[in-house]
Amino acid sequence: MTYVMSDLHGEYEKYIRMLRTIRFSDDDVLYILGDVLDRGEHPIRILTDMSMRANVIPLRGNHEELAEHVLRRLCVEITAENCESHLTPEDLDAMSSWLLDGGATTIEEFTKLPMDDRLFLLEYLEEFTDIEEITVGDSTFVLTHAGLSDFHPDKPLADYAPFRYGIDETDYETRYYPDKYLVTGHIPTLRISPEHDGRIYIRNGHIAIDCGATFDRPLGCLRLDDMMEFYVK
Ligand SMILES: [Mn+2]
Repeated sequence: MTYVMSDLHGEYEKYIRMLRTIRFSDDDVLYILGDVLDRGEHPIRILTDMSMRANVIPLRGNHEELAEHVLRRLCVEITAENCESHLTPEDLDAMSSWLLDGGATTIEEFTKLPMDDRLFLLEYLEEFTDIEEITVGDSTFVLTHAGLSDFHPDKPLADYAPFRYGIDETDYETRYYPDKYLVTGHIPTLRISPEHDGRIYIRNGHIAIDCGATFDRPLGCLRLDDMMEFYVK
Protein backbone atom coordinates (compact mmCIF):
# COMPACT_ATOMS: atom_id res chain seq x y z
CA MET A 1 0.00 0.00 0.00
CA THR A 2 1.08 3.60 -0.59
CA TYR A 3 0.62 6.27 2.08
CA VAL A 4 1.16 10.03 2.29
CA MET A 5 1.55 12.28 5.31
CA SER A 6 3.06 15.69 5.94
CA ASP A 7 4.04 18.41 8.42
CA LEU A 8 5.09 16.15 11.29
CA HIS A 9 6.93 19.08 12.94
CA GLY A 10 8.68 17.10 15.66
CA GLU A 11 5.53 15.19 16.73
CA TYR A 12 7.40 11.92 17.17
CA GLU A 13 4.69 10.20 19.26
CA LYS A 14 2.00 10.89 16.66
CA TYR A 15 4.33 9.68 13.90
CA ILE A 16 5.02 6.36 15.64
CA ARG A 17 1.37 5.88 16.57
CA MET A 18 0.40 6.51 12.94
CA LEU A 19 2.88 3.90 11.68
CA ARG A 20 1.27 1.43 14.08
CA THR A 21 -2.26 2.49 13.12
CA ILE A 22 -1.65 1.86 9.42
CA ARG A 23 0.37 -1.31 10.27
CA PHE A 24 3.20 0.06 8.18
CA SER A 25 5.32 -2.81 6.85
CA ASP A 26 8.27 -3.39 4.53
CA ASP A 27 5.79 -4.02 1.69
CA ASP A 28 4.36 -0.49 2.00
CA VAL A 29 5.69 2.88 0.86
CA LEU A 30 5.22 6.13 2.76
CA TYR A 31 5.80 9.55 1.19
CA ILE A 32 6.40 12.33 3.73
CA LEU A 33 5.74 15.71 2.13
CA GLY A 34 8.09 17.88 4.17
CA ASP A 35 8.20 19.94 7.34
CA VAL A 36 9.33 17.08 9.52
CA LEU A 37 11.52 19.51 11.47
CA ASP A 38 10.96 22.30 14.03
CA ARG A 39 8.35 23.28 16.61
CA GLY A 40 7.60 19.88 18.29
CA GLU A 41 10.00 18.27 20.72
CA HIS A 42 11.61 15.50 18.67
CA PRO A 43 12.19 16.44 15.03
CA ILE A 44 15.61 14.81 14.89
CA ARG A 45 14.22 11.59 16.36
CA ILE A 46 11.70 11.45 13.49
CA LEU A 47 14.36 12.28 10.90
CA THR A 48 16.63 9.54 12.27
CA ASP A 49 13.82 6.99 12.14
CA MET A 50 12.94 7.97 8.55
CA SER A 51 16.59 7.71 7.49
CA MET A 52 16.65 4.06 8.54
CA ARG A 53 13.61 3.09 6.46
CA ALA A 54 14.24 2.55 2.75
CA ASN A 55 10.49 2.61 2.08
CA VAL A 56 9.95 6.12 3.49
CA ILE A 57 10.40 8.65 0.69
CA PRO A 58 11.06 12.18 2.00
CA LEU A 59 10.23 15.44 0.20
CA ARG A 60 11.61 18.85 1.19
CA GLY A 61 9.54 21.46 3.03
CA ASN A 62 10.38 25.08 3.79
CA HIS A 63 11.56 24.02 7.27
CA GLU A 64 14.08 21.60 5.78
CA GLU A 65 15.27 24.37 3.45
CA LEU A 66 15.93 26.67 6.40
CA ALA A 67 17.56 23.90 8.42
CA GLU A 68 19.96 22.62 5.78
CA HIS A 69 21.87 25.87 5.57
CA VAL A 70 22.21 26.51 9.30
CA LEU A 71 22.85 22.90 10.36
CA ARG A 72 25.71 22.67 7.91
CA ARG A 73 27.30 25.64 9.68
CA LEU A 74 26.83 23.92 13.04
CA CYS A 75 28.85 20.89 11.97
CA VAL A 76 32.21 22.24 13.14
CA GLU A 77 33.74 22.42 16.55
CA ILE A 78 33.37 26.01 17.74
CA THR A 79 36.62 27.06 19.42
CA ALA A 80 37.95 30.27 20.98
CA GLU A 81 39.82 30.90 17.73
CA ASN A 82 36.95 30.52 15.27
CA CYS A 83 33.90 31.57 17.30
CA GLU A 84 34.00 35.21 16.20
CA SER A 85 34.61 34.52 12.54
CA HIS A 86 32.76 31.24 11.93
CA LEU A 87 29.21 32.55 11.49
CA THR A 88 28.82 35.37 8.97
CA PRO A 89 26.11 38.05 9.34
CA GLU A 90 24.13 36.13 6.66
CA ASP A 91 24.40 32.94 8.73
CA LEU A 92 23.17 34.77 11.81
CA ASP A 93 20.24 36.23 9.84
CA ALA A 94 19.31 32.79 8.54
CA MET A 95 19.59 31.36 12.04
CA SER A 96 17.44 34.05 13.66
CA SER A 97 14.63 33.75 11.08
CA TRP A 98 14.76 29.99 11.50
CA LEU A 99 14.53 30.32 15.31
CA LEU A 100 11.48 32.55 14.90
CA ASP A 101 9.93 29.76 12.83
CA GLY A 102 10.41 27.04 15.45
CA GLY A 103 14.00 25.93 14.77
CA ALA A 104 15.09 25.74 18.42
CA THR A 105 13.95 22.14 19.00
CA THR A 106 15.79 20.99 15.88
CA ILE A 107 19.02 22.75 16.92
CA GLU A 108 18.70 21.42 20.45
CA GLU A 109 18.45 17.77 19.40
CA PHE A 110 20.87 18.07 16.48
CA THR A 111 23.72 19.59 18.48
CA LYS A 112 23.50 16.74 21.03
CA LEU A 113 24.35 14.18 18.32
CA PRO A 114 27.89 12.94 17.69
CA MET A 115 29.45 14.64 14.66
CA ASP A 116 29.19 11.50 12.49
CA ASP A 117 25.44 11.32 13.06
CA ARG A 118 25.06 15.04 12.31
CA LEU A 119 26.86 14.67 9.00
CA PHE A 120 24.86 11.54 8.14
CA LEU A 121 21.54 13.35 8.76
CA LEU A 122 22.67 16.40 6.79
CA GLU A 123 23.47 14.22 3.80
CA TYR A 124 20.10 12.56 4.20
CA LEU A 125 18.34 15.98 4.30
CA GLU A 126 20.15 17.10 1.18
CA GLU A 127 18.77 14.12 -0.74
CA PHE A 128 15.14 15.16 -0.20
CA THR A 129 13.33 15.81 -3.47
CA ASP A 130 10.92 18.67 -4.24
CA ILE A 131 8.35 16.91 -6.43
CA GLU A 132 7.38 13.28 -7.05
CA GLU A 133 4.80 11.86 -9.42
CA ILE A 134 3.37 8.43 -8.69
CA THR A 135 0.62 6.24 -10.05
CA VAL A 136 -1.34 4.07 -7.65
CA GLY A 137 -4.05 1.90 -9.19
CA ASP A 138 -5.78 4.04 -11.83
CA SER A 139 -4.88 7.38 -10.28
CA THR A 140 -1.86 9.63 -10.71
CA PHE A 141 -0.66 11.91 -7.94
CA VAL A 142 1.78 14.83 -8.06
CA LEU A 143 3.29 15.19 -4.59
CA THR A 144 5.01 18.34 -3.33
CA HIS A 145 5.21 20.27 -0.05
CA ALA A 146 3.35 23.49 -0.86
CA GLY A 147 2.57 23.74 -4.56
CA LEU A 148 3.99 24.39 -8.02
CA SER A 149 5.53 27.70 -9.02
CA ASP A 150 4.25 29.14 -12.37
CA PHE A 151 1.98 26.17 -12.90
CA HIS A 152 1.02 24.90 -16.32
CA PRO A 153 -0.69 21.50 -16.69
CA ASP A 154 1.61 20.49 -19.57
CA LYS A 155 4.86 21.62 -17.96
CA PRO A 156 7.23 18.72 -17.19
CA LEU A 157 7.82 18.41 -13.45
CA ALA A 158 11.60 18.64 -13.96
CA ASP A 159 11.12 22.19 -15.30
CA TYR A 160 9.63 23.60 -12.10
CA ALA A 161 11.78 26.05 -10.15
CA PRO A 162 11.57 25.65 -6.37
CA PHE A 163 8.34 26.97 -4.82
CA ARG A 164 8.78 30.62 -3.73
CA TYR A 165 7.46 30.72 -0.18
CA GLY A 166 5.72 34.01 0.53
CA ILE A 167 5.20 34.68 -3.20
CA ASP A 168 3.61 31.57 -4.70
CA GLU A 169 0.28 30.37 -3.38
CA THR A 170 -1.77 27.30 -4.16
CA ASP A 171 -5.38 28.01 -5.05
CA TYR A 172 -7.42 25.17 -3.56
CA GLU A 173 -10.60 26.36 -5.31
CA THR A 174 -9.05 25.76 -8.74
CA ARG A 175 -8.39 22.39 -10.35
CA TYR A 176 -4.79 22.19 -11.55
CA TYR A 177 -4.54 18.95 -13.52
CA PRO A 178 -7.53 17.59 -15.47
CA ASP A 179 -6.45 14.00 -14.80
CA LYS A 180 -4.17 13.98 -11.74
CA TYR A 181 -4.37 14.87 -8.09
CA LEU A 182 -2.08 17.55 -6.67
CA VAL A 183 -1.11 16.45 -3.15
CA THR A 184 0.24 19.09 -0.76
CA GLY A 185 0.89 19.80 2.90
CA HIS A 186 2.13 23.14 4.31
CA ILE A 187 -1.23 24.86 4.78
CA PRO A 188 -3.28 23.38 7.64
CA THR A 189 -6.58 22.25 6.15
CA LEU A 190 -8.65 24.45 8.49
CA ARG A 191 -7.13 27.42 6.65
CA ILE A 192 -8.26 26.01 3.30
CA SER A 193 -11.78 25.28 4.48
CA PRO A 194 -13.01 25.61 8.11
CA GLU A 195 -15.26 22.58 7.65
CA HIS A 196 -12.11 20.47 7.10
CA ASP A 197 -10.55 21.49 10.43
CA GLY A 198 -8.35 18.56 11.49
CA ARG A 199 -9.39 16.55 8.42
CA ILE A 200 -7.82 15.77 5.04
CA TYR A 201 -9.16 18.01 2.26
CA ILE A 202 -10.05 16.27 -1.02
CA ARG A 203 -11.73 18.51 -3.56
CA ASN A 204 -11.18 20.09 -7.01
CA GLY A 205 -8.36 17.66 -7.83
CA HIS A 206 -6.53 18.71 -4.65
CA ILE A 207 -5.54 16.56 -1.73
CA ALA A 208 -4.31 18.64 1.22
CA ILE A 209 -2.96 16.52 4.06
CA ASP A 210 -1.58 18.89 6.71
CA CYS A 211 -4.35 18.55 9.30
CA GLY A 212 -2.42 20.72 11.79
CA ALA A 213 -0.70 18.08 13.95
CA THR A 214 1.60 20.77 15.33
CA PHE A 215 -1.39 22.92 16.37
CA ASP A 216 -2.97 20.35 18.68
CA ARG A 217 -4.92 18.69 15.89
CA PRO A 218 -4.70 15.11 14.57
CA LEU A 219 -1.96 13.85 12.33
CA GLY A 220 -3.62 12.68 9.12
CA CYS A 221 -2.44 9.99 6.74
CA LEU A 222 -4.01 8.99 3.43
CA ARG A 223 -3.78 5.55 1.78
CA LEU A 224 -3.73 6.29 -1.94
CA ASP A 225 -4.80 2.79 -3.01
CA ASP A 226 -8.35 3.29 -1.70
CA MET A 227 -8.34 6.89 -0.34
CA MET A 228 -8.77 5.58 3.20
CA GLU A 229 -8.08 8.32 5.76
CA PHE A 230 -6.32 7.65 9.09
CA TYR A 231 -6.01 10.02 12.05
CA VAL A 232 -4.17 9.94 15.35
CA LYS A 233 -4.75 12.58 18.00
MN1 LIG B 1 5.62 24.26 5.26
